[in-house]
Amino acid sequence: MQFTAEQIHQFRTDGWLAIPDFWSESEVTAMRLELDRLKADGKLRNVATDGDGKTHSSTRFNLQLCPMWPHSALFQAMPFAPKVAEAVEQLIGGPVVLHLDQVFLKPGRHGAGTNWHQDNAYFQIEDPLKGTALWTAVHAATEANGTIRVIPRQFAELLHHERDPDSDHHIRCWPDESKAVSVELPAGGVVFFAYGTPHATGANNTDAERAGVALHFINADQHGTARGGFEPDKRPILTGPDATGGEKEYGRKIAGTWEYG
Ligand SMILES: O=C(O)CCC(=O)C(=O)O
Repeated sequence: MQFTAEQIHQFRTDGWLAIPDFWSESEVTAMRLELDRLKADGKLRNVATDGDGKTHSSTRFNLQLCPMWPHSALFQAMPFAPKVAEAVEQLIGGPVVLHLDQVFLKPGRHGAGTNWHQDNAYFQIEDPLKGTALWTAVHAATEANGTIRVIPRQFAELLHHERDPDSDHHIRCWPDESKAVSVELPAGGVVFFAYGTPHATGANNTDAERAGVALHFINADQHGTARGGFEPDKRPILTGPDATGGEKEYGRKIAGTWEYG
């Protein structure tokens, strides 16, 4: 996994970078099967509300599981896929630390978006380019099914955020949407976006469900001050001399398990 100088430049200048063929077909199939299992087990929770930030909607569904790793060996292993840390380290520098994992699933016709926000409004790292999301399109993500939108070149300034009335716990901001880029991706495609980059997803107006899995990473030099995410001793160090393949944080070696299914 080697980015070109132009790709790294795009991330550092625009605050985001899309890679349409990051995960293989079999990796995507495994993610979908595991999401089906988590859904059937009732692990995903509707966080969409009826405009008051409290009353859960019975018509619009933004199904979230955060964190994923305690519920799924597969999603616990996903950030340990070697290409993940290789890619992230080129964008934010190393050592790379896993900060958070989560999924948002939008059922067909009734799927609700996640309003505009900057992850750094939650995480508050000093340098908003030293943290990135890796957002995976588990199903093809299109404008019709509410794919992710980003605002380029807007990462340096933290915008004003308020409680999001359409969610039971999120906050939101109001960037200039005329500058938004809609990132359409095939299944298995990803977008990296810096912690400072405003982003949002939309309603799913198609018949088929759409899910996005978001992994969040920080450079180890932001680890001491980064808020939110996993408890500091449960944030796996993925690269560098202190990386133990998950042994230190989870009590068993996770590295190597993604490749062997
Ligand atoms: O997939 C979504 O609806 C939102 C994802 C997101 O906002 C995030 O991962 O920070």
